[in-house]
Amino acid sequence: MPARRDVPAPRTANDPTAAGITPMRTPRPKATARSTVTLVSALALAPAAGTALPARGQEPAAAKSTTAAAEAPSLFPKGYADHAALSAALRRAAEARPDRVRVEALARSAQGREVWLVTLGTPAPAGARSKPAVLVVANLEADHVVGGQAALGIIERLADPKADLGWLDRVTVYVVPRLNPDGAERVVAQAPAADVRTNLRPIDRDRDGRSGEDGPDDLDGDGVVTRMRVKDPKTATSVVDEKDPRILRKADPAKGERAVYAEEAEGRDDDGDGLRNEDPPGGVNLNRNWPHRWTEFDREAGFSPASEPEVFGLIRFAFAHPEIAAVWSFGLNDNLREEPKKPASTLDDADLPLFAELSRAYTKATAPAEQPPKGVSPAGQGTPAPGATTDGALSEWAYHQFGAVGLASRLWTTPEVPPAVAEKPAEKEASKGQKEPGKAAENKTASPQPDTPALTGEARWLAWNDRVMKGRAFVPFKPFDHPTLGKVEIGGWRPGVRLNPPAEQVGALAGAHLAFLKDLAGRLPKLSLPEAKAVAKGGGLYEVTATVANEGYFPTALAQGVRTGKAPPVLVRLDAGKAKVLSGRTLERVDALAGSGGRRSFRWLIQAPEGVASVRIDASCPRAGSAEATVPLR
Ligand SMILES: [Ca+2]
Ligand SMILES: [Ca+2]
Ligand SMILES: [Ca+2]
Repeated sequence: MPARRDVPAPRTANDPTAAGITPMRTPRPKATARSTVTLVSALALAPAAGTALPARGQEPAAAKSTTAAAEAPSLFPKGYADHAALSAALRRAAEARPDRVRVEALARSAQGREVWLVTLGTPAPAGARSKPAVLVVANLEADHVVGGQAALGIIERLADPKADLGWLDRVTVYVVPRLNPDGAERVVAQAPAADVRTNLRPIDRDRDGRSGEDGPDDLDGDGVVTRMRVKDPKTATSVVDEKDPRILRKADPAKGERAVYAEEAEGRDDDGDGLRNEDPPGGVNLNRNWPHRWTEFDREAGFSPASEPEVFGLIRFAFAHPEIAAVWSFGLNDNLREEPKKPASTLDDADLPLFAELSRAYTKATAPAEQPPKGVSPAGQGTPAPGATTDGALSEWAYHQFGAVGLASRLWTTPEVPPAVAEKPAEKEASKGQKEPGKAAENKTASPQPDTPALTGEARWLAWNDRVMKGRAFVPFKPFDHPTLGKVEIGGWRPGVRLNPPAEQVGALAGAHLAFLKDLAGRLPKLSLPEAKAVAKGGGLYEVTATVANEGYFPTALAQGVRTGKAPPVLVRLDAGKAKVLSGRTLERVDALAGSGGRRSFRWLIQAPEGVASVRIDASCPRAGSAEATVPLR
């Protein structure tokens, strides 16, 4: 079947995209603009501190150094690192602190990019047991680039020679800053700008023998794949909102409203099969490919659980590292902002209170330092991202299957929106000769007006676009002559701008999330031996007793960890040397020691020959560290 991009296909009522079914938001990869890659990486690699990449700077203050930056925030993806810039930044971090930062490739993507794994912390001395660890995984969804950028910010802060890293003596932090390098590269560095969530591994969605032959297009050539409004009474479902014509809302026939518009991704029938955008560049959403509640019959979830090399590589790594006690994903899901509660929560009853407390700690650690000024709508809380699901998500797998503390953070939701400034009457403006908006704001007639009622949803985002981003985040709808549909309108949100904040805000997000990471690390289970002694009973007989305790906040194994059999137990060993153990087992196993001082005592009776001066007791658990004691016999 020949592809007929230039020949209009017959209009058909069977067109699934016209019916409002937009199968994917991914674009065709026709213009993988390598030149853009070079440009962005050149920007990102610019040596001047904090100029080109303020988000990667060590101090959030770098972004405030110019008033221009404060007045006009960067528009995503400006300032975000592409693969080359990310790789270079990780190399620099490893060179700055070779004693604390190690970088290696965890897996290789379908397009051949490395999935980097960064190990933070002092390497365990040879022969020593491992320390408990936290695994942070970011940028699973291609378009959640803020996750990768914030993870990089955390790594850079920990690689700072001035950073206080005492807390890293007791824990290891593993960070995968960008699990999805192929998808993220498409979003950050390639043209035209388009919404992509997957890893772009080819899939033939319409089963015509070719993959990715008809995705959305940049029809009007403005460099952005946006949305199309089509006036078609056969397929229309929406009307223009009376308050703001940029918003489409569902027509309400009960109120006598007649639908006017259908909306779909900007595009045409590239292969002449009569359907528009029916086979976009494929790929799998790497936050839906994990083997827990994996979605069947959904190509975006992959052909099987862990089918993707990035996901499989990380699962293999996790099972090779039983010391990983907590897994924290930066992605579209969030289980920290909202305190988990039954019946919605799927956490075990015994584990739930721990996660609830963690949620409160997260809120505290990430709360803005200053309350927003009067009239400013504070940043949104816990609004789920469109299309986000916990089915097959990493954080769910980490808890339910891997048996670890599984956490998820979205980092940035809806931003703060300052109040509208009332327009001044034109004649007053002229008579006083005040032209600068800054002075106008001081005028009584131009005082900030809080929004009543408070802005929500699309209206709030549009207010942010108008008042903060100076209209740069939203492309106004403009008429366009479509090859097969006739007159349409093209416009809408620029890809990624509602998931990723201006780059200069990422530094503050990284700082706040590093604060919580430290808090979380301090809560990991921690074994101790508060008591270990031997009492002589005469004739070379000794009663040896020991108490093993968990000084950490979390139990050595969650209830779910015990259920799955994946959380390693605490092993308590008595090394009696040449002494004979008369009662008690030399290896004891404890499935779980409760947190906050949970303890278990052990007793042995031994017969020690002349000259044996001591025995050794040792407690260890990969997720809780180890403790040992030499007990003198006297
Ligand atoms: Ca196809
Ligand atoms: Ca366009
Ligand atoms: Ca087609």
